[in-house]
Amino acid sequence: MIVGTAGHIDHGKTALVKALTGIDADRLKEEKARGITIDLGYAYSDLGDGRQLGFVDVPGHERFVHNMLAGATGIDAALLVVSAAEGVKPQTVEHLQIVDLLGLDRGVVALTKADLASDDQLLERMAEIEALLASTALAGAEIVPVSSLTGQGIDELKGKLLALGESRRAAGGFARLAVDRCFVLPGAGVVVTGTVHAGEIAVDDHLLLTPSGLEARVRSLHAQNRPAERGRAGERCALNLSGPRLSKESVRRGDWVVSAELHEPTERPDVRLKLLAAEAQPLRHWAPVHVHLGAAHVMGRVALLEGDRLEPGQSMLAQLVLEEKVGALAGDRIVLRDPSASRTIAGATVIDPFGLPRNRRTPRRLAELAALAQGDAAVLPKFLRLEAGFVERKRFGLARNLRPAEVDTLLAEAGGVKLGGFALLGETLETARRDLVGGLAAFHQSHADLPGLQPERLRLAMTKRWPLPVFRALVDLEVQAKRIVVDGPFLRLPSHSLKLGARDEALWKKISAELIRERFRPPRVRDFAEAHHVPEADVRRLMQRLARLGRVVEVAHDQYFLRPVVAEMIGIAHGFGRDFTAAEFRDNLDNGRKVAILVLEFFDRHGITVRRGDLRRTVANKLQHFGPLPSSSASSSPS
Ligand SMILES: Nc1nc2c(ncn2[C@@H]2O[C@H](COP(=O)(O)OP(=O)(O)O)[C@@H](O)[C@H]2O)c(=O)[nH]1
Ligand SMILES: [Mg+2]
Repeated sequence: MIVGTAGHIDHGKTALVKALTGIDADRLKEEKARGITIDLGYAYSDLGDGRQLGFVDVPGHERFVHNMLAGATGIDAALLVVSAAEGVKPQTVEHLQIVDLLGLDRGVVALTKADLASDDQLLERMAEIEALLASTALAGAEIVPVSSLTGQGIDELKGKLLALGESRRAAGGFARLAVDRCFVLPGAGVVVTGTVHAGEIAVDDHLLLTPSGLEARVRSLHAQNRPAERGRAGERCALNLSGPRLSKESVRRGDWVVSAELHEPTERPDVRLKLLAAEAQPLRHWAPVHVHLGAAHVMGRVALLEGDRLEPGQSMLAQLVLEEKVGALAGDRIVLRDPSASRTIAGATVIDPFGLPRNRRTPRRLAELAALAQGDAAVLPKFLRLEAGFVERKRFGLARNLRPAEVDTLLAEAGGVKLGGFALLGETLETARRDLVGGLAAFHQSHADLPGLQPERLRLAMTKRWPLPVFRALVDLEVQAKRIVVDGPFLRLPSHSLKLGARDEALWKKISAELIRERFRPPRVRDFAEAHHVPEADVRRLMQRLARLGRVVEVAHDQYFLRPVVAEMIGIAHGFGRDFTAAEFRDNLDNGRKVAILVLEFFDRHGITVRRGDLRRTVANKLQHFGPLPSSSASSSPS
């Protein structure tokens, strides 16, 4: 259990920590010289029976509230310190607000300097404090009069602190430690200290720093001030880290040391934000604020999502648009201070660490946030019934620090099924599958002469517009199940085959026979029309359709070659194995002398040949453009 002090300057916080642990937490020279705490101090007390209390001592001065915040994020319980001589003062109130905003509901109040006050005064102070606590999560907390000078009440206070119980931080999940100090230890290297917010960190673990992404290996560690093999959620740890680009300068207070799975910095968390009732003014959309999350402190703006202003005491969904990336997970508490950092104005809880840059206040998005604000077990049943209809499994787990197996369990309980990297309700998937297959069937019906639909056109033709990655996963599923077929660039139903219609089929039979017979000098559209007594336009339409199907190729206007014949002619050109002239090509084209020039011009247009003066050369990567070359010519290619 880690206890953090809170309270006004000079009320005896540091002296009390010393009375409880024997340790002077003021470690800086300047702190000694000025007699005030500036930065966080740490002290541990072993109770001899294996139990231990860890203390984070914070500065009380209003100028150092940002340091207080960096320490307060890692504590499990608050030790609110109020001087019996002075009573409640401004930083007593602000620190208590912060404790409340961080969601800390366990704590004890120490009424210090009891040696300076009469019994009546003590009673008066206690009543004053009770009234102050009443509207906070610490309402009803024990108040213990103590004196660090005489030792009065110190043991009783220790007992009350121990009675608060153990740390409740999540032992499961991936590891996450909020860095509140970083220094270099001669002979050891970079050391960071902080509270393990979740999971477990062990010697030799390979971790990442968020937001920088720097790699760090744990060379050794201390947990609660003692050498250890591992540090667990709720413990303060010092990690001796090594990594290729690691230095004192590359790690800052506010960074997180995390398992690789949790490294996903964000600069726009979506939150539920509550403006303190004590604020005099409403909070306006896009107001600049100081944002404190974990041990981090960055500047940002408040994008209100449900209106343009937020009244004191009210709460609203908001997006914090940060100037720098930070590590954040759902459920993390945030404290906001005013632009001049002179007072705490609001608190927030992260709902989705990964807010949207656009469309962040649409009704659709607000409904999603409402669903995401639920506890882990309640989210998916709600979320999967929303308009989007799906969840990205990895991101969902990441945002809530859940392991894949835990996500799977929640999914199963919610009636969800996996689809690639996504998950949907079973019935949603069924509907989507029917939509997909139905869309193809409808297309085949209206375009019997086409082989199928390009995927993107099918996606847009569906009743529900799925994002591309989800659509792809859906197609993969259906292809694997053989309910649809990938046919070149098209998707089609397995049952779909092209039908030309009886008349066209009969005509094509005759035409294809002639195309085979006269393969290097095929008749033109008009020739076919005259020979078979059909309107020229009908023949042209038929040939165009066959070209779309990949059976024939229009080499020159109205002059179609069978597709394999085009490949064969490419093979002939390539077979020279050197630059060649039009005359040489014509001589090798058997009876196709008349069309040889048209064919070469067709090759030039398609980049199959490159022409320089009278000479041409084939281009290697274009040879297969019209299908595989006949084997004899392909093998005779020059080296
Ligand atoms: N008489 C008396 N003086 C105290 C007591 N606790 C602290 N002090 C004095 O109050 C001053 C401020 O104490 P300190 O612990 O630095 O306060 P902090 O700013 O809250 O950390 C110091 O001069 C202490 O000696 C106490 O219980 N009784
Ligand atoms: Mg102090």
